[in-house]
Amino acid sequence: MATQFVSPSEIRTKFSRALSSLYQNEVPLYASLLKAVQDVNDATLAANPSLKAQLIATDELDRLSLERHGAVRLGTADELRTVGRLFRVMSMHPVGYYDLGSAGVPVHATCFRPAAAAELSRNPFRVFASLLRTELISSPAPRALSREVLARRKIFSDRAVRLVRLCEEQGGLAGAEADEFVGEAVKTFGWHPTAVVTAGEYDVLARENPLLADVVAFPGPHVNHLTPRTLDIDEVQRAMLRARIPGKDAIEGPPLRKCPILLRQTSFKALEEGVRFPTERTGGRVSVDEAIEVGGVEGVHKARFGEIEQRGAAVTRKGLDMYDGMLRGARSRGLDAGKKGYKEAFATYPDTWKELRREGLVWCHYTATGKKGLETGDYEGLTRGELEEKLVEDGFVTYEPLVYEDFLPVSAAGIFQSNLGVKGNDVSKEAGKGDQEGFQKALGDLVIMDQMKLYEKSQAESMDKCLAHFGL
Ligand code: OOG
Ligand code: NI
Repeated sequence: MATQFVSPSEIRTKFSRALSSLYQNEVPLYASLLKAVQDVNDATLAANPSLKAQLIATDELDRLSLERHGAVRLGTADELRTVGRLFRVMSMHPVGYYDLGSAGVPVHATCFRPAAAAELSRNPFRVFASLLRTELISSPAPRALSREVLARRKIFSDRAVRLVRLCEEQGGLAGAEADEFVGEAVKTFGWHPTAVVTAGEYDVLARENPLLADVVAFPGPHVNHLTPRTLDIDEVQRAMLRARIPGKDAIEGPPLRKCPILLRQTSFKALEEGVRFPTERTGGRVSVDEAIEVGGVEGVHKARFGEIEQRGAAVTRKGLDMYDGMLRGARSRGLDAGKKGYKEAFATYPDTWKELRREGLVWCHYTATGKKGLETGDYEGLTRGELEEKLVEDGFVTYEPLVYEDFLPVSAAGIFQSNLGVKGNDVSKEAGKGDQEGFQKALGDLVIMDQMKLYEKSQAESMDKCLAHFGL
């Protein structure tokens, strides 16, 4: 009898749940945030029966308050490559390249996420994974220290690596293997209260750039936040204040609109956590499999927080360029999110679905409406674009925007900066360029996918189905 493998989406769901309970245990304030989000979502649904019906119809109600993303920061190419293989077990693939160097944060990143529409609808959980670029650290001492420490650490348990390999060899994982994999994978991202460098070395790293201390000083890449989905982020922002959760001052991303686009985010600020620093740097290979027994001194580290997101429509390249242009305009006038005048900076961005679609600013999912009586003769000789327009205009096809599944580099950079206290000018001049080639090389044979191509494919497939339905 052939082995029954657990589906990647099921493993992904188990993984995201296990990571959530780990994080709630490690960062209790995060559990309070989840509760606040749940309360706001419940109230929003109670006030909005049609929204509730829509979520039931699309099978989303049960999963509403589940995490939508997390983030980890990696130290070496090897770590990135192995993390990539680990996520592939759950059908999470590298999508998009994010250069944060130009914003003064010495990392570049990708998003590991499901790529196919069917996988996304089963569970869209994704992880923003950044890789430290030590070449952007201008001071020789912290740069050398970082490289030396990172070269020796081993962030995956031996069992985790064996299970990844087993999955690659057999093409999947069976029940008990999948459960064990989830346990071992989650361990990779847990918190280690004992640093691998001395308090003095920690200071050398942190003075150069707090991000260095966060990535280098510990035995593993602790998850630095998780992010549930909310139906009303403006209300959660107020609820955080009421619950005395130390929230950020403003919601990042596009201002509040009638037609939400892209991604809006807010968070509570990183908390201080106790750390034990060894009196000598931990000798030999640093491994997560070895319990590290040290004397040493107590200290604190501040990096881990909780975030909330509300996702809107996926915009096309044209839509993204328009958004970026308006954002640049606002920021060049000192208007960051939350400042008076920020909202107005986006005032000319169309805000009806009809305009957004017709001007090619958003990606859509098309479905046949059920209207009868289409005469194929009326549609002869039209180009694909004209066909789409006419089908919508004649009421045979309807559309809804595709959800934006990715990240925003400016918001991401802001998240690093506000939680770590990274200043904009801490990295060398080389940073402005980005290094997608280098990042791809680090990933090895896992190829970075282009998010625009994924949205385009998803839209095209939905229209293909409509055309086939009408025999066009
Ligand atoms: C990741 C920041 C990116 C987001 O929501 O934009 C991110 C990090 O701070 O490591 O998670
Ligand atoms: Ni985030």
